[in-house]
Amino acid sequence: MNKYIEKVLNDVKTNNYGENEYLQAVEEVLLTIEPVVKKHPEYEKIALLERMIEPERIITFRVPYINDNGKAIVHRGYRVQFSSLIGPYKGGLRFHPSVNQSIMKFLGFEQIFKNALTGLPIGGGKGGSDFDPKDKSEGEIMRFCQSFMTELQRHIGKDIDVPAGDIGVGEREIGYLFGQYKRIKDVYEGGVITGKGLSYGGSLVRKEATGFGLIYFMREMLKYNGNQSLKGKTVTISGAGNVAIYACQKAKEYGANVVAMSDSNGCVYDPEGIDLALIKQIKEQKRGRIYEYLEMHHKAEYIESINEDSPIWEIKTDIALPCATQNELTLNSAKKLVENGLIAVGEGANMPCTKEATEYFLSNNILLAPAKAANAGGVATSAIEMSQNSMRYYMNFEEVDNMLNNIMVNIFNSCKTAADEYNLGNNYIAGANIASFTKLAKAMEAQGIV
Ligand code: NDP
Ligand code: 2IT
Repeated sequence: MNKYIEKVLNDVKTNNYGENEYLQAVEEVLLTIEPVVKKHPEYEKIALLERMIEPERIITFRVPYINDNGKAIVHRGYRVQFSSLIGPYKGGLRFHPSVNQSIMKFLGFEQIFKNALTGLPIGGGKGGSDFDPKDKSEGEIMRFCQSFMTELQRHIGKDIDVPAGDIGVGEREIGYLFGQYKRIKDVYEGGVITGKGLSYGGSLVRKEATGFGLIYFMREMLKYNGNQSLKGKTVTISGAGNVAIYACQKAKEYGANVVAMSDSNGCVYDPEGIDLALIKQIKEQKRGRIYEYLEMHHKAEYIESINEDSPIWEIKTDIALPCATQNELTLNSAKKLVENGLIAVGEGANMPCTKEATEYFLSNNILLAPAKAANAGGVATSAIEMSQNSMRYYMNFEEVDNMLNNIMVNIFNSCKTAADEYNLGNNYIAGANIASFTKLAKAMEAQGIV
């Protein structure tokens, strides 16, 4: 291994002890960019890698609110402002009980590279809280969001840091957050947050963008590898949230047969094809559980999750789209998928495959669309939302969708070109990391030691 990379890897492990998700994300990037670092011995003197993996700033704060029983509850809020190298910090907010500093840092780190791949001027950041929105009343959600923004507003702005949604933060939460920002700052600053409702400055296609973008990337990857397409392919999609739902919609539009979706309790398997209208009703309207699907489709099967190997990956499929959360697809699951004839994996979630699962897929010649590239459509459309807020002019659905499609085609081409340049075959993980790292390294060299 390159000595400089080896030293940085050792130091990052010592300095971030126990932050396993963060270390996993950093290690993947550092190991795949080795051929570029070898070509640039000057990086060591300017501590380029050390600066790239150290967040510019981490803000943690207290988020108190009163629940419906009149009891005060305290949560911890985070905003990791990782890199402003090529634009204002940009990235989502996650509300989930598992949120901790390691998860925030891994997501912020990934976001820098993802955002660079979009070709748009956005830096990288991430935030959130260990608050669990499940089973909370409307009032509790609103009070929590207002309390969260009461602190966060000091640190954000349309040219400073622009949050958006992620797990547990959708249009409803973004509305409450934006309302509180506006109230405290006494200004309509549309571009301070993205994923807004259409009635007050949101962009068409933002809701659909991550899922649609994932399928646009998959379409390109299949086309360039044996001229394949989604038509007639069997697809399984983990999760039943924002990313999963719109990936399902576009995959169906392209003629794929989506046979399974899931939530954290289990998965539904419907060999006749998932009834997406029903999934939307259960998840978007009722905020219910996926097993409710069986009330309308008696022939479908529900399989409960009992351990870390999600049952959805036991189902035979051509294409697997993990769209729920990090490390949700294990080595055991990868082996099962490959045994069942898998062709491709598209990472809708951030870092959904464990390190071992990823290695297994690559060594078995499975096409893998890496998260940083394949799910970049969401943040790219957020940047398009920011542009529209600045222009005070809104584009129609088709215009934004065309822009998203072009961006995803360009991202695939960047991954492919970088992989070709370094003789890495169809290893698009390395391609994505090299393409974005090269751009970021140039920007870093140009801006001096900061
Ligand atoms: P949502 O909150 O809309 O949906 C999340 C889905 O994943 C739910 O079905 C949820 O099930 C499931 N899930 C969450 N955590 C776990 C867990 N620990 N184990 C099993 N299942 C889980 O989130 P999104 O769809 O927005 O996000 C999904 C993934 O996509 C995340 O990794 C996110 O970072 C990534 N992403 C999102 C983007 C966006 O624009 N929203 C953009 C790019 C990436 P349950 O309801 O049971 O918790
Ligand atoms: O992981 C992600 O890219 C997101 N959650 C979307 C971020 C954004 O700013 O739209």
